[in-house]
Amino acid sequence: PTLSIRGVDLWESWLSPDRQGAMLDDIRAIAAAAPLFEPVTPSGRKMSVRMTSAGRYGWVTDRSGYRYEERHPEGMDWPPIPRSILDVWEALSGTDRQPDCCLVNFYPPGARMGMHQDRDEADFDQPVLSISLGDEALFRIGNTTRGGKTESVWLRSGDVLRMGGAARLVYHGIDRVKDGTSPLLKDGGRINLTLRVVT
Ligand code: MD3
Ligand code: FE
Repeated sequence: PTLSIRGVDLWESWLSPDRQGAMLDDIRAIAAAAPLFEPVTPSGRKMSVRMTSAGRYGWVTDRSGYRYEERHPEGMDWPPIPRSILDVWEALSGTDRQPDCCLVNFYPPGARMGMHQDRDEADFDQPVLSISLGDEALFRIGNTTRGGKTESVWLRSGDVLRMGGAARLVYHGIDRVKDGTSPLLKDGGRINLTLRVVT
């Protein structure tokens, strides 16, 4: 990694612009097969990100709660995880297991994600890998319990993060996305891909 903070490893500019463009084409194909939807939290608040998934499982949230599902809310199967994305997992995850969920988060300009833990998976010994595309985002990392001191780092298009070991259960979020900081998405915004072993 080019940077490690609180056990989270960051590889800056790991994906070349060509590979980012190829991955973007693959993400558009995912969204064509399994449309982005507007997630609602269990408390009934609309999230500002739009989501879909690839892989055996997709992560969904609605009034019934947060969970993994084998189908999109509209009923279709999730498309397979593209090779361009699996290549990143195989290079950087450090595990023999394959990911069974690739969550696609689209941040329109102005979207954010509040501090939370990722704890809907069965095995916290398996790492989580996150790929950033598009506009720069201010990522905040805290502790394994809510509150306390936090640290922030800007994530840029082509960066890859790995959360393993003790870092797997830290609170984290996206405070803001900075408009016009990447040429990758014509209409601006940011895409984050999060790869996980669910079962
Ligand atoms: C630290 N996504 O989808 S990526 C999420 O940019 C999520 O869309 C944010 O948090 C995003 O759950 C942050 C960085 C990230 C992803 C997963 C983590 C950091 C993490 C899991 C454990 C610890
Ligand atoms: Fe998360």
